[in-house]
Amino acid sequence: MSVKKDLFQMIQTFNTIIIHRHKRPDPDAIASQCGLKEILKASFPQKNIYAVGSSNDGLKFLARMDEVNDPLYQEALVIVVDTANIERISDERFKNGKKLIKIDHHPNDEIYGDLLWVDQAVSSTSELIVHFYLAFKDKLIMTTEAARLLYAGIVGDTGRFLYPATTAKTLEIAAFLLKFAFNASAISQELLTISMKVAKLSGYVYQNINVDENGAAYILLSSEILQRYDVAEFETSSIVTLPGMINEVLSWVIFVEKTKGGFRARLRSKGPVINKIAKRYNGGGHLLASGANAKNHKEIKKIYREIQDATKKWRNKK
Ligand SMILES: [Mn+2]
Repeated sequence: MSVKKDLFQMIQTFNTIIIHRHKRPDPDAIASQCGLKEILKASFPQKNIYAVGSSNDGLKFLARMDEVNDPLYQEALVIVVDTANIERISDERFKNGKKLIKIDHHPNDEIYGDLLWVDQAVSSTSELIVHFYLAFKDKLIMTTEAARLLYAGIVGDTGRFLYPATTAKTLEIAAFLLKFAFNASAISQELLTISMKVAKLSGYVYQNINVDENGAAYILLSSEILQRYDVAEFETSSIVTLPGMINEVLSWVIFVEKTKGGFRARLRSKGPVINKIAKRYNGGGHLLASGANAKNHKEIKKIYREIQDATKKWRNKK
């Protein structure tokens, strides 16, 4: 309770609050950021509350970012949500505020800020924001728009309540949010929908994925393949979960060639822990869902080899 209390007190003290989150935002990043903004705007109408950062065209149905002039930071409280590392924070001006708060559910890899509230056991940062609201529900106001956003964030980060981080509490909170008058089914539909070209790329992934005898899988999406399907690197996020649908696949990594050179690696698992591997290759994340980087084909082989080893060990223990 005391961290939440400190957080509430700090919010009360400031008239300008600017909320940041990570680069290449996913639904939980935007939803926790803008959900918090909506709650604070409704609860403290006299305060100036902003949400900033690079946008993601595919998530415009959730929220749009605010333009904030540099001088506003001088007297501002900056809150960063859903971002484990400083390097991943979108909009460098987060440093220019008077005080800095970190709210997150990733492993606490990098300790930053004057106040940290990190809970790895929680499904999403959006869920954390609702925990915060519930702790001060006499003083805070939940709006329909905030509920819509936070619900979307939870749906996004839990894969529609599929992943193990989904707890009874997560469902209680989802049920609480559903009492507000927004179209929940439209949100799930929107988050699920893909374009025709991504659908065709999905076909390529299923046709060409490599799976070893223990269920460790990988696929490489080179610039050539991305060009063939007319898909930009950032549009590949919706294919990350596809290999998990295959019964024989226990863990997988998707390598996507970056326009600036090198490869983004997206690691996922149904059991074997993969975030330690991600950390060794300039990345990190959750136990079963991480991101990393490979400099060249040699590192691609090394990362896949490590995933194969972890998967084999995990299977032998069972
Ligand atoms: Mn998240």
